[in-house]
Amino acid sequence: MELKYGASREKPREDAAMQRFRGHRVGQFIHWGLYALPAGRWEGKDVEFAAEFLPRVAKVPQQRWEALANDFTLADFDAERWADTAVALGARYMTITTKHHDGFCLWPSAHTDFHMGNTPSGRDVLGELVAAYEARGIDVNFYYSVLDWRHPDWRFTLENDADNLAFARYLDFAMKQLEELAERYPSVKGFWFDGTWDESVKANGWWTWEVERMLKERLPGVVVNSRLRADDLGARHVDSNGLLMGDYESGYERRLPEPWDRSVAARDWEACMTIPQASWGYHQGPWAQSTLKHPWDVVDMIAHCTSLGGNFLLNFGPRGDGSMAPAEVEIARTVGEWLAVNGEAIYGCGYAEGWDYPGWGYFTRDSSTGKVFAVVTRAPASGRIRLELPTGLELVGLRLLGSGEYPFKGLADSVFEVELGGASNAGPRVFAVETSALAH
Ligand code: JFZ
Repeated sequence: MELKYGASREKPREDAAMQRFRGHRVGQFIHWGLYALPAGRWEGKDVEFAAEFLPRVAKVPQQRWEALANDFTLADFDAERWADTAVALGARYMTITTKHHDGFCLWPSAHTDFHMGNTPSGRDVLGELVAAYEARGIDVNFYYSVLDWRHPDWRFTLENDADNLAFARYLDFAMKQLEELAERYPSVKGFWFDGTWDESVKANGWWTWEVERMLKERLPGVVVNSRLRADDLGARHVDSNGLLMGDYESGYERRLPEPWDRSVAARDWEACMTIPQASWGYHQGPWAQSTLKHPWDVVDMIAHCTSLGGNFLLNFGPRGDGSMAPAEVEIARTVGEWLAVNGEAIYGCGYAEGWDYPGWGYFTRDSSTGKVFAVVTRAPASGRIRLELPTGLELVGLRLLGSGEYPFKGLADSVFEVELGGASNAGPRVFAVETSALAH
């Protein structure tokens, strides 16, 4: 069917900027805004819901929410320290909430008064973050919520002419903010759109198409997620002809594809994940703090995504004073130490075509060298794994990353057994798998 505002291509992008993004595999997501101050607690009560939804869930009067800006003093904010946590994690890119659903902006926007420039410090924290991360070679991407609970012209649905007029003004405002971000921070590498699920946005697919076009014209190479997009008929992410809109699929939120579902490997995609069960902004209560993921669970997810050609974006919720939560910094450090030894199997790697899902973890393949890795994140109780190679290959060497050559035993043509021994303190083991054609 003929679409005016559908996908702009049939196949994944292959330009240098896209290949760079694809090779990153590990990113740091950051949700930071006024919601970091109450951190999930309102009037002495823990609100057991994502901290960034507090104003809605606790029905906080708008004036009181806006008054939080006076307390956003950045007493302990240092962009350099945040960037150091990304380095510790081994992140190759970072995505930060420039504006979340409450409408508060981390940069001094000319199009609203509700921004960081009007807090006591008056600092442009977004500019400071871009500089600190880029100085460490980490690409910066901007999250932008199209949904805006505060703007008077925002509409969830369009019921009449007045709504249409108001919402047209809103879309114009959001476009201006996006132009402003592109102009003020031209080194930004990508945009991650959110809050695009309402009827009002779906009825204006043309605008999402226009945003993608505008950003790509102003920022050559910029990478845009699928969540921005709706087509002429209101289809989201994937257009009415089944083609992906934007540059990569961004529908995996706090969940991953099934590890054997190789169909997802045909597209570029990214999954985003929280450290606690369900909050993106910092939530101080036990409801969130008792659910922090173990670093090896995070490692499992990173390998899981890599094995299917996806990136993994791990979220951090810095606190109201601007400091990172120590428990999150600790997780970043442990994951990063694992990546420092085993990153060979992650960065620049993707789906290993021809290698069946092994159950005990994942196979990944370096996209440039073709080297295959076995990442053992789900070791069986027996302590041994069955290594089944694609038919016609035999195992000629196994190297345990961070160690050296490792023994194995042949069971049949292309089938081998590896004895792991007990669990390792260094986390999931990774083997570089050296093969050659089976001689017959
Ligand atoms: C959205 C936001 O509402 C949330 O606060 C956070 O910013 C997150 C990254 O994005 O939440 C979502 C987005 C997408 C889905 C579910 C929740 N989804 O695709 O199912």
